[in-house]
Amino acid sequence: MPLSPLYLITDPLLSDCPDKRSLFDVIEATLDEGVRLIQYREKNEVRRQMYETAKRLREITARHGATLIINDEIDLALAVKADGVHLGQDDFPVWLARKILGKEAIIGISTHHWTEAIQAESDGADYIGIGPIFETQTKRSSTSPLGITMIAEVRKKVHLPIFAIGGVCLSHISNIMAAGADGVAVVSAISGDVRSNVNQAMTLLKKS
Ligand code: TZP
Ligand code: MG
Repeated sequence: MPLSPLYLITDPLLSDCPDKRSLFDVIEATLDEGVRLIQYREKNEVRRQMYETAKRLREITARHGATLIINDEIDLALAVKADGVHLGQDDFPVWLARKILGKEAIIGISTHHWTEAIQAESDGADYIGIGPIFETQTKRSSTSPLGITMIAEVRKKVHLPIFAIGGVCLSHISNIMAAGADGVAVVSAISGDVRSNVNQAMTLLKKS
């Protein structure tokens, strides 16, 4: 099944609002509005709590027929029967993640240049993230923003689904898709009025 073009990544920013809504409420709302691809990304929590959160996200996403990807943690993906993992350049190699999770698992790789994208494809990844495309406050990165031109470069060189990530706003979506991306992986673009933002993002993606 092809990966849905709107890829939502969890972040504390999503539940940062006056009514202190929970991450689960936010995710449920985005799923109601049609999001079908969620990544659980957590950098500041103990693993026991991560397990509890991931388990609940698995229940919620399964109810909506949505795909759940776990950032970094292969054992957590296995434990909660997630659909796959998203790995960085310094995480376990694709072959090892594949060995642990099996051939049906979705394995995504973060890339920052077309050379890494080519490598990810030859390693057997199922999709790549390419970024940061723009400046972002959500993740500290040692890589300068790549710009949309890098998406076009990568598109020429790999067949894998490409998700543009990092500082992607609703207003960038059309140009990103025109450059050859298959989707956008976002946090801040959806935060705030999540229902409205998801709707707008999906409309823009459908037009692209
Ligand atoms: N990886 C590269 S940039 C980023 C991640 C997880 C953060 C994306 O968040 P935002 O708010 O869409 O820039
Ligand atoms: Mg990582």
